[in-house]
Amino acid sequence: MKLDEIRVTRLIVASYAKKLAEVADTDVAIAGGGPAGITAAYYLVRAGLRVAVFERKLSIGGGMWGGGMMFNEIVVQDPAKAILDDMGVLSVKAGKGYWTADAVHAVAALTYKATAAGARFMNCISVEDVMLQDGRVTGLVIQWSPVEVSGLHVDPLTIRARAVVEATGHPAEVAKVLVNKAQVKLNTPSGGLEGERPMDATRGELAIVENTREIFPGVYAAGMVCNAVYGAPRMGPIFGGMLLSGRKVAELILADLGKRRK
Ligand code: 48F
Repeated sequence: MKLDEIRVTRLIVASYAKKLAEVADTDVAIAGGGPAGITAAYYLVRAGLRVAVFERKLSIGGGMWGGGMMFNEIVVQDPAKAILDDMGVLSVKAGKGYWTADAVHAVAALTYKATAAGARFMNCISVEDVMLQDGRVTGLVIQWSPVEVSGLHVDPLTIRARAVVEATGHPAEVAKVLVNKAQVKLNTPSGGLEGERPMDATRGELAIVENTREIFPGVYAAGMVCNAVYGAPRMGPIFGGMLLSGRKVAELILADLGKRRK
């Protein structure tokens, strides 16, 4: 078969344009494709919602690839084992209550499950702002990451979503846009970001699930962001909380969107 290079170009442009046009108006837009964002995407699409994940980097997976200090193994505790199984991540029992998994396999399995279920992953795209209307976030403002990195003066594009998931990890970028740029009050004791606290895995892992909630009308926190927003400890390379938080945010959004439809 003789291949036509121009046909290849046109196929890529046409199928990407179709994908981008579809994600421009979606049920749930997720900022950040780390373990929490991927897990949220999976449970949301599985429930029938349209989901788009915007990830700054070329690769999906956030902080999971490197395990702990680049030892590419992750640890997951018992309560999150069901999510590993649900998402096809092979794990090894490592004594009472602990499981280990190869970090590269874990990212690949999570990503496979979410994409195969129908979640749209838009990599190399950074979320730089939110769309805020009548006191509610109604979408995200997105930009090519290379434009962001190079500092080119190029206007972004906007996408609309019925719910936004803030899953940008430690830097809590969407929450910062709300506090610093929109100057609105978050659903926190001070109304601002309480800030992440030093290492305490037990408290950090419990807090992350508890702190998975709507931080501002239309914006739900998932993953490490939750502890950065509500002032709770970090927990290092134990990933159960990220998975549990991703699943919980999906359940919250499903319940809330169900209520808003009625
Ligand atoms: O950092 P990340 O993995 O967050 P997470 O899902 O999981 C945290 C753990 O990896 C680890 C931990 C476990 O103890 O603490 O850190 O909560 O994934 C966040 C993703 O968001 C992307 C970033 O590149 C990463 O892949 N990201 C951050 N800011 C933006 C963004 C942005 N403004 N736009 C798009 N993507």
